[in-house]
Amino acid sequence: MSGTVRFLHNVIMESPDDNAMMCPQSENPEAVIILKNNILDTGLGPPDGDRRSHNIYTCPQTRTNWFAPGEFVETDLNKIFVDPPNHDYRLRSNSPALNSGLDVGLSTDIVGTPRKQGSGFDIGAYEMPAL
Ligand SMILES: [Ca+2]
Repeated sequence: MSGTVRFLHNVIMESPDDNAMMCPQSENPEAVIILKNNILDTGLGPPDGDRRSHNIYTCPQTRTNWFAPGEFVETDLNKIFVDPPNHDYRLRSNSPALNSGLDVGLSTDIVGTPRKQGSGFDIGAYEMPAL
């Protein structure tokens, strides 16, 4: 793999072995992999310069010493999403993903809601409309 691959504002859940996003840079030395503002049911590798930041990990095994800026773990999906058992990955009104993201140059969310709303960019696929 070569070139630049950007994973921005995604929600990737139900990874059977917590390896949904395993794409080691060492195995793809010519690729530039950008990973920002995602909510991931996966582990993570060591920080990679400014290519990775502002992701939320949902695996309890996540190695916190490998966090990039703005990254954290929240293993309780019900604290993040409206209804995760029924695959509703809109953000709860008190979700830690709210206003915790970075401006990565995307002007709308997955359903066309303008980004940003409120005091900052939301992590994940949905931007919660400001009241
Ligand atoms: Ca927001």
